[in-house]
Amino acid sequence: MNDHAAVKAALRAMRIETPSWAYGNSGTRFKVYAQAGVPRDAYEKVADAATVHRLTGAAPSVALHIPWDRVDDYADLARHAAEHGIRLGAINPNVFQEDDYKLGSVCHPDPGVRRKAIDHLLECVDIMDATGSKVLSLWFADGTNYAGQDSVAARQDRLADALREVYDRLGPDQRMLVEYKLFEPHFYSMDVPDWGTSYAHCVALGDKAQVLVDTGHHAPGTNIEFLVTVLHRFGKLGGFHFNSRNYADDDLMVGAADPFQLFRIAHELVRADAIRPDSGVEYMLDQCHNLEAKVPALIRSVLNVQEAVAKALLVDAAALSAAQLAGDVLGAHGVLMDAFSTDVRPLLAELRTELGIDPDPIAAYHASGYQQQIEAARIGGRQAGWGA
Ligand code: PSV
Ligand code: MN
Ligand code: MN
Repeated sequence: MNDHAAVKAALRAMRIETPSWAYGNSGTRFKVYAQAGVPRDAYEKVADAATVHRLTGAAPSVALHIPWDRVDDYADLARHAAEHGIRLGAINPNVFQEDDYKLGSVCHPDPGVRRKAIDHLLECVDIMDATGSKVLSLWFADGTNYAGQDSVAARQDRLADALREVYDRLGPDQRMLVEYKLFEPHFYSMDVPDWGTSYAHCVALGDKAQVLVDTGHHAPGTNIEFLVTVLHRFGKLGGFHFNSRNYADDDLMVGAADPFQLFRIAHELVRADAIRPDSGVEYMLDQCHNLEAKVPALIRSVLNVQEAVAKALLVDAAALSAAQLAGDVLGAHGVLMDAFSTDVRPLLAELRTELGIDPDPIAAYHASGYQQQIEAARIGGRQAGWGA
């Protein structure tokens, strides 16, 4: 797509969801660093997410993690979000932070613990009903640390049974996305370690179950754009948790460690016409900002995604296809690299001016006084959880 108007129209429509937990304090397993001005509750996280949207024009929803964002009245929280110009997005249940879940949640050998975990997942569907959220975003910390610790096969059966019960509770316009993770917290086996396992469960469940790709959850060197393409081809790409990883699941800002990988993923998504808001592919961030201020880090992350997608939209598809069909290896690669090497910042600045927002959202944030305001107003902000 070389027509700049069409590129801008595609970017104007694209939506990126920010995670509530990225606004709270976070750290590593060694230390959580407290920052001034972090939100004290879900309402303040929503206010911060709305600020990111106001300055970028591209982040109109915020994902919640329950119970980190537990409130008395979810419909009221949804109203609060609407008043701030955003909405509540994916609901992320948390079945990994209680002693009961030491040996797993929905895969735990004890049926009582499994019941407790499934009940929490069902409660999260109730919350979706109250908030109008369409996506249940599932991640299970289940797994084992030692060979023989539990039956891998039995755990898969328990997982399938739990997913089925929750799937059957979903409303007609609600979906479940099943996230996988190669490692951590368990180091011998994870019960959903890879996209193949997630895919197989989602196929067995039906159309309302799809795979969630967290870019930080793979082995080093994994060709993520390949698996994204395959999942989309089979209708099972439900969405992303974008972040950067350097060594493990360190969840740094998306596009920070490897902007070229993000571009390669974006290229496959553009090629598949999957960046439209109605494409069925959800674009979400899953990050923590341990050292840097959170709101500007999330703004920067949104900009990084937009830049990668803008470059992907600039790929000359006709020239690429011609070179590919001619077997012109270097020519085809060159077409891709030309787009990647394009400075898209002026185009994005132009788009923001057309949207009536500041062409430089980070500078606008620093000029807005928001950081000083939240630092003065919010004393005793919360820990987000265990990081992201
Ligand atoms: C787990 O590493 C994960 O990526 C899951 O998406 C969790 O919900 C999130 O991080 C927050 O801990
Ligand atoms: Mn994730
Ligand atoms: Mn993660």
